[in-house]
Amino acid sequence: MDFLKNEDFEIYNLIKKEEERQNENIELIASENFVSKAVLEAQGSILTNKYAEGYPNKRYYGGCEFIDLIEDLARERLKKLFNVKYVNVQPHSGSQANMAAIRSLINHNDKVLGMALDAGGHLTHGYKLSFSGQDYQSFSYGVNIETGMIDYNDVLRIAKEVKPKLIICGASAYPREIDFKKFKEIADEVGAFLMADIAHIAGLVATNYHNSPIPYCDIVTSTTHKTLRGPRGGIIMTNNEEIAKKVDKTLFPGVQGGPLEHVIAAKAVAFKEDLEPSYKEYIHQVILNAKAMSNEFLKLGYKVISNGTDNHLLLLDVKESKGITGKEVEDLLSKVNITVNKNSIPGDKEKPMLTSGIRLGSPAMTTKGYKEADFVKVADLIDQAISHKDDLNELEKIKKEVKELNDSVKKRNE
Ligand code: DSN
Repeated sequence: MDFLKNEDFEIYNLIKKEEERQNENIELIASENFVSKAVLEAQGSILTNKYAEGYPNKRYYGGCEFIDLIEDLARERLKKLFNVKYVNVQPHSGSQANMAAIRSLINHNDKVLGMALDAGGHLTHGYKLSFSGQDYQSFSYGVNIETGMIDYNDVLRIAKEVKPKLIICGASAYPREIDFKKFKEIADEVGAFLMADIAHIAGLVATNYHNSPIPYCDIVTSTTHKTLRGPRGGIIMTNNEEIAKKVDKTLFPGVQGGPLEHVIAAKAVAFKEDLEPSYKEYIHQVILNAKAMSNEFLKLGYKVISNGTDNHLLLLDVKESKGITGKEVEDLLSKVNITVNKNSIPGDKEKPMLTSGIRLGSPAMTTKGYKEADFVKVADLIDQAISHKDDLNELEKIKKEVKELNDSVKKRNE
């Protein structure tokens, strides 16, 4: 980064500091990951200079001959990854992918039924402060408070009452496998379109560790930077040609302007990586690691929502387990260089800025080479920090142990 260093030392310096933070911390945010150097190079490339409104071979600008080939490669690789017929790789983010997907299926003011935010859903699945809760009449289903799991009979009951035009499944904080076939049966029973947002579990779906929504849904959306380990961005997929045409028009010019072709190139690089056998091994390890961490917390006496996990994340009820809020735990752990996020849990009585829970994910540290025993150690360190939350000396010792663990994994992988 010599050019940046000379030209803008302030930004250079802050990037270096963030790099250091990412290297030193144990990153457990379930929606984050570390991309490869190849993905970074593609995203940081001269492709950012090019305007390419439109789609390959149908652009509003000249000079798109190489851009077209790049976007086509991204599309073909994505189709192969999810075994799907039509894709759009241009969404700048998951939220914009969802906006275009919903707009392609239903009209303003139609009824949408999505998973409630406090049950693990996403803002764009109908939350009142999002376009999805403002442009549409939005309704929600939750999870069974006792089991922490989706109760499909209850979803059906609500769907029959609401009669939505669209049902959205998929979540941001749900630790169990989602039964997309059951959602399709519910959607069919009430005559609704079905959309799945697999932003969190996309990597598990692509590698067949989780059932795929593609055969059951009218549209499937995802981000590319979570378990897929690509650049920040979104994608839209469908097997229906008519819907695919609508999606393309709705995204551009309906929602977005010029696509970020440097990001699309980086998406293509990530999809190539995701098609490699080593990626399947990585996702397997992600699942084993989340299970190991979850089992350790259960052993330590914590309330783990749904009593475990099938995927890459788990939710801890720290309020019931230890009498402190998710925000307090998030702040406390940042003092020992462990990064987590506070998270509402099903039936949470705390405000969203405080919460009763924290969400922990394994994708990022699995990329760094962490195995099951390392994640057991991480759970122990989190428990020790919570148990000694007011003891600065102990917290200092725990911070040192975090560094030792990180250094030992780095050494092992050299
Ligand atoms: N904010 C993302 C997450 O952390 O799950 C979802 O958009």
